[in-house]
This record gives sequence, structure tokens and C-alpha cells, in this order.
Amino acid sequence: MAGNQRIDSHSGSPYANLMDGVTGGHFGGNGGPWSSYPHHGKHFVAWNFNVSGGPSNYNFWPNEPRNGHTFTSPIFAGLQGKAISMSGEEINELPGQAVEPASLFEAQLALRLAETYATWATSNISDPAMANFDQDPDGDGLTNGTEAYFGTNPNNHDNLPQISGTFDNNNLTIAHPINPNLPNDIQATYEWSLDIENWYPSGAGPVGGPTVTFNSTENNNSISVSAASTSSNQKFFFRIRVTQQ
Ligand SMILES: [Ca+2]
Ligand SMILES: [Ca+2]
Repeated sequence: MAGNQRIDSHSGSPYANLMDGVTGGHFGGNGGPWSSYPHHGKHFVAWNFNVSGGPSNYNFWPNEPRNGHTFTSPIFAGLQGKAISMSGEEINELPGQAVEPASLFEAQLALRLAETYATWATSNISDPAMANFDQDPDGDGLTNGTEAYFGTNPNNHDNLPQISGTFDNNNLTIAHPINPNLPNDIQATYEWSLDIENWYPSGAGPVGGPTVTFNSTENNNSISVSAASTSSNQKFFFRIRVTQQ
């Protein structure tokens, strides 16, 4: 906006507007007939707004006289530029400094577009009645959650993840695929066991026994995992445990 420019909110009480990273302008002198006040209904948000011009003092909910900025509980975060005092606001968070994220709109959009297990299941699983995280509609032994992690087809039992491994002295190295658009509420941990009953995370093991430590690196939709045991030539089992947050 230009310096000293009004946002010009009035008449009909607009609702839930976001002014995102605006430089210049102010909240005064919005005009409009008194009969249609307030100038803005609830959820007016000014995010990282850089004020230029306009009043130095705002009462956003006056009794009398009405003014040119009657807003219902406006919300401010990161109000910069001209210093203003105010009353009647819902919140005025961190005036005088920029807040993170720089753009609330972009942050909300990224959140809405993010893949989650639920969005993955909706677009990938044919039978909605078999879409739970722990179900296995194609009967390949991989739960839907695990298929979402690897990026395999939850409706096809022939589409198994390609997992390779090599063993050298006391180091096991495994490579497995990972979904390039991994749902952001899914995570995997590596565990090891001597007997397929008692499982241990990285760096842990049975009392008085060996420990196994995992290190992983991701490259081109594949993860390489090294599992180093403190005991040479010790047979052990390895598993990938996929969970939903
Ligand atoms: Ca399956
Ligand atoms: Ca499958």
C-alpha cells in the first residue's frame, strides 16, 4: 500500500480478512455509513503490517463517538513502522518486530497442501472401508501405514518395496525406498533383536549383551541404513517400525 493510505474497510462488516506482510498504510479513516458499522467483523488479522500514517491512537470498539476504525477484536502480529497505541484489540503480538513465519498465508497454504496419512489414504486406497493405518487390504503383509512410508501400492500385493542388504563383519547395511511425498504424520524407527521377541532401539540392547547403533542417510528416494553391532559376527534381526504421530 502507499504510505498514509487507508485500508478502506467499511459497509457490510467484512469478515475474516488477512492483511499479510503489507508495507505502508494504516487502519484509520475507513468511512461508510454509521448504520453499517462496524467497519470490520471478527477475525481481521494484520500480520507483519508496516504502518505508515494514520492515527497514533486507536480505540477499535468505542461507545461514542463512533470513529473511522470500529473493528471487532482485531488481531495484530508483528505490527511495525509507525508506533501506535490501541485498545479494543483481541491481541497485539510482538509490536515493533517481524514475526515468523514471514507470510501467514503461505504457511497456512503449505499446511493445507501437506500430505498426511489421511490424504494419502483417500487418494491411494481403493476400498475406503480398508483404509485404516494398520489394515492390509492387499494382503501383502505390509500395513497401509507401512505402504505409505515406502511409497508402495496398498492395493497391489506384488508391489513390494525393494530392500537390499549386505553384511560385513559386525556391520549390516540396508537400503530401502521411502515415499518421495512422505505424509508428514508418519515416521519410522529402526529396531533390532536377537530373538524376534525383544526389540531394541538404536544404541540399546539386552543387559550385559551387545548393542546395535543405526545411522541413516537419504538419497534419491532411498534410505541407506547402517547397523553396527558392538559384537563381531553376532546374528541379529532388523526391522523398520512405522508409526503415525
Ligand atoms: Ca498391504
Ligand atoms: Ca502393497
